[in-house]
Amino acid sequence: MLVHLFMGVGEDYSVCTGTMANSERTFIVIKPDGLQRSLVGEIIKRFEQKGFRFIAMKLIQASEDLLKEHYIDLKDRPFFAGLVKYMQSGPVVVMVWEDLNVVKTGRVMLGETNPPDSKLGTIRGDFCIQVGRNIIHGKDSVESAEKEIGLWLQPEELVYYKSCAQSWIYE
Ligand code: DAT
Ligand code: MG
Repeated sequence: MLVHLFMGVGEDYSVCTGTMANSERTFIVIKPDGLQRSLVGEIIKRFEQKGFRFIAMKLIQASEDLLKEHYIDLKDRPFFAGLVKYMQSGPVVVMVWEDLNVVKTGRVMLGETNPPDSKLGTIRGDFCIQVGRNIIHGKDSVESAEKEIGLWLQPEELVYYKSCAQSWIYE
């Protein structure tokens, strides 16, 4: 069959291969409004279609303690309490995507923090209106992404596997 020709007959795509060379990981959260507005599939679709590798996902009702730690850098901002309450107002979907430049590209795909500043075609530009309901979180540096992955996920929740599309995405 054609599909076997492309995949390589007998290759085991469940094998754990570890992190690819030159790749990095980003941490994404679909916030409670993104989930309630049924945008989970749309957001996953955008990351999948770009070609990024999906290595973890979890649906979770986050605790106040976890969210306060997650947003610790913003603890002195006037909107901090409201932000934690909003993030606790329903379940969230946390995800990890891995690939070349996924942190920077992921932020471009999200759009700006304030939705009116976000270009159409970005997630925030297309699907939301106010900063306090901006549907998605994504890290802006490799270091902070790694820190949040460690905060939200156990190492065994990250799943590595060989992608049969890799040689069609990278030259
Ligand atoms: P980002 O989520 O784009 O990384 P951030 O880290 O500066 O933005 O802030 C985290 C979240 O806090 C942001 O997604 C929405 C909320 N927030 C930021 N600025 C705000 C403001 N001026 N008023 C209300 N909420 C705000
Ligand atoms: Mg931020």
